[in-house]
Amino acid sequence: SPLEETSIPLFYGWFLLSSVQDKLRCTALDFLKTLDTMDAFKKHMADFSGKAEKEVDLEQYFNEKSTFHCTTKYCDYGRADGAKEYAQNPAVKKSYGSVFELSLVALFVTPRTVGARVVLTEEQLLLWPAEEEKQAESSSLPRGSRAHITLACAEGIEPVQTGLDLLQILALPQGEVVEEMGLGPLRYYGEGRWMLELRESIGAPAIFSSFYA
Ligand code: ACK
Repeated sequence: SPLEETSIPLFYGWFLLSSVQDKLRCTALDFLKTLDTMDAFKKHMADFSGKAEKEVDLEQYFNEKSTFHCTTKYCDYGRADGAKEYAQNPAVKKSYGSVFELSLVALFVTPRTVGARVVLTEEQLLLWPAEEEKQAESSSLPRGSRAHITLACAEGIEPVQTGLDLLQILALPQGEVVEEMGLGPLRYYGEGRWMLELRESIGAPAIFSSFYA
């Protein structure tokens, strides 16, 4: 029935509490501003601008996303594969509305997206979908590798891209450290892909819930 169909959300995930959301927004903005001024970044500017000489203002280049969250299962109101099974999973029902602490271990930037990498605990992995969407290149990565928070996207880029960008980076050999930043080492992975490993992970309280647009 139509009523049953609408009871499955667009997606499930952990939604950051507003206090940590503001903090993360500032951290991400500082990161972009610093990256923009670094010689190492300028050297690879063409990855973003398409032209070697052209400067890029990263703050202008990216559009910030609202309601920071870490998607567990994209359900598309029940149309996505495994959506109904996920919604009926006892672990999902039991945890719905509970607060968890997410561990943010890195920030990453590509010409398409800006994100934070989340490393999930065993308990949190119980809420990770059984059938994770796999990309060929990431097939050997551990479950939950895609866990992330989309912070911003370039013009015309959908947020689903952030998780794909993260999997791509994780599947590559570890990039060289190009600079020790205040928050930790910054690595370059080629083709405009940068990752800042946080020396101290950010603990982010978040409510497991769902989103209906
Ligand atoms: O930034 P995200 O994780 O990427 O959060 C949004 C959210 O669902 C609402 O669009 C994510 N999303 C969209 N499509 C998919 C998909 N096919 N697989 C996994 N996550 C998706 C998007």
